[in-house]
Amino acid sequence: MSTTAQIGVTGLAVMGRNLARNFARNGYTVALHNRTAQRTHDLVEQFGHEGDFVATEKPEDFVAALERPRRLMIMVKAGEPTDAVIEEFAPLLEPGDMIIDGGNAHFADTRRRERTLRERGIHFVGTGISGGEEGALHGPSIMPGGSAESYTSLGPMLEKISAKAKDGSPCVTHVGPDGAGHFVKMVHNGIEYADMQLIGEAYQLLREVGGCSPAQIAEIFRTWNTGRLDSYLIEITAEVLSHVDAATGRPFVDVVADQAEQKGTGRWTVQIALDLGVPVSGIAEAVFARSLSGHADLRRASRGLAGPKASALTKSEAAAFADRVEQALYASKIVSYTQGFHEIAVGSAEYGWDIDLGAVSAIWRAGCIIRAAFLDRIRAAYDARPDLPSLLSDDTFAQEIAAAQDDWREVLVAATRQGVPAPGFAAALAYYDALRAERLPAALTQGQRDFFGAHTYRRVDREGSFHTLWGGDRSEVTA
Ligand code: NBP
Repeated sequence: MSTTAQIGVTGLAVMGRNLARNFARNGYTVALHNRTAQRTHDLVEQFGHEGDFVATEKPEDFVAALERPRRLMIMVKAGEPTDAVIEEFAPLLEPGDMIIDGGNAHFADTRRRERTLRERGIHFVGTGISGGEEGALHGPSIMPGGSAESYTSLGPMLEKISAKAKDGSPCVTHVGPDGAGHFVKMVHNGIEYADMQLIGEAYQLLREVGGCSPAQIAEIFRTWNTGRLDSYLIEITAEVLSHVDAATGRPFVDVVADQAEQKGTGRWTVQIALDLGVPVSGIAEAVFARSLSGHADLRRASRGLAGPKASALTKSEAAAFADRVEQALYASKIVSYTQGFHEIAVGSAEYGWDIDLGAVSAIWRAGCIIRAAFLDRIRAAYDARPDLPSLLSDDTFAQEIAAAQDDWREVLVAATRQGVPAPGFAAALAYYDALRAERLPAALTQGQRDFFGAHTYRRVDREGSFHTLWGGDRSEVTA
């Protein structure tokens, strides 16, 4: 076996196969391995002409085919399979070699694996990859963690196979040490959930309040896609809404069961945000909305509950309503990205990753599911002020929200009046209003906590912690 391959990919289901082809199409020799050898042979048979592949069956042969330091990429199902594959290959590697996990691993698992392998001198590069199977083949957005040393060796290859932004820059950056890449990929997916939920709410409002058909809404989305909402998700929404079911002749969206599924990264984003104390209410509403949709029995049992008396909009009101929904969608989108970037900033501080938020927004501009013109603007905001406390502190975004807010509020009034749920829009607006509030009812919460549990409180006019003797003469004591 000649040691000629610059990279090896084990796990050749849809993602691994396409990434292997992407490396080969970019001129790299790629060693191939899969638990079930048939997948390896199928790849070579179907796509062998695309580049140089070294097909292997035994782990020893796979490792022997790799040039040193070895770059071994794992593309298997996240969780136990990843640990099983690491255990299989790590004993065959040498100090300085790299294991790259491109699966959707939980960042805490990545931290654990990185620590264990570091002790054996092996670089473990937990790498978030977004873009689905098309992205894997034609250029994904890539979020590698791991050591800076491993990026020196691996980075140029990832840059070559990654998506390129409009200005030509590759959509990959060394996000930070150990689990930073998978953490950022997790938040990317959380933001993706929020984006999809907000788009879903816009669709539902246009349909039920605006009285538009799916085909008309598809046209509205197409128009929006030429403006500031220009993004992959808006683009595919128009495609899905204009699609007609061949079997029934009905709009496709009307024949699909309305129960959204999830694989877990959105839920992780919220779970970790709870642990870190970061309010990602928009992302949480998106995860909950998917859960609610799946409770078919509960929904059936609740269908008879009373709703408001709805009155339809006139034609001219409906046209104006579409413009308002665009404002609400855009403003809510700014809020979900604000929340997502806040989670990354807090995670980065907690784990000592020193993540460059501007660089993260730059690598999401192409290749990934949330790619959007909008991300250029986020990058510009962080470039102008790397210590920006929040995207809402950026003058441009603040001005845009200020201009959108009346319509945003009107849309929520209409939604509430007509009984159409819009939890993403509402959560985003509540977050915005809470942040700008002079006083929050948290003061009352602190009073209650002190009353029933002597939890103490701080005062606005003096330093220190205090307790009121609620059961006594209600005098205040220093805690
Ligand atoms: P799957 O997640 O469906 O995993 C299938 C692969 O895992 C096959 O190669 C299978 O081998 C292998 N595998 C399993 Br399952 N258990 C194994 C074990 N114990 N030992 C060795 N190999 C094992 O593949 P995928 O959809 O291509 O995704 C790969 C990774 O990329 C996942 O972590 C996924 O979350 C992530 N990802 C997916 C997407 C996407 O759009 N699909 C996007 C971004 C990231 P076999 O052939 O022998 O059964």
